[in-house]
Amino acid sequence: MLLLYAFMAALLSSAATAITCPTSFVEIDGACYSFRPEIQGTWSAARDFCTNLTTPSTLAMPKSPDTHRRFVEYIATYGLDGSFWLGGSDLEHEGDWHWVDKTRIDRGTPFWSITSELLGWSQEPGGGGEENCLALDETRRYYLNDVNCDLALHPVCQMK
Ligand SMILES: [Ca+2]
Repeated sequence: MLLLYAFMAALLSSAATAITCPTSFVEIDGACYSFRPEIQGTWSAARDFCTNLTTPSTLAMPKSPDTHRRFVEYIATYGLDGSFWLGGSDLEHEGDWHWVDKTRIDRGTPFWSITSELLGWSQEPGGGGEENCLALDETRRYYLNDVNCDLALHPVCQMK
């Protein structure tokens, strides 16, 4: 049984690393992502930027803690500056956070930033109707934060 498990694990990991991503994309956890620090715009402009790439893409959806951590490692490794837009929002229903593929965004730790306020610690998302778009926030050490959709941040695209 243990051998079978090891075999399956090897098979899965080799399948995950077999992906070849197109130019300007990088493979992280079996998917292809493109970090674009040279592009800056609103959340909807960033979403359109990804949609209009020659490689069909959406804004990135790093759904697992491992993928989130590898995003942060990538940003640190390449010394990228600034905050990045991710493919998530609560634009359709206030407080109801979804990825752009309509799946629900996990709340709480280890994804969302905590912040120290007058009455103690609180956790994002905390912007209510003013902050409806999902950012990988540089000022929060690249934890998730809900921010104003009109901020000028950089897109991270994910190949479809
Ligand atoms: Ca916020």
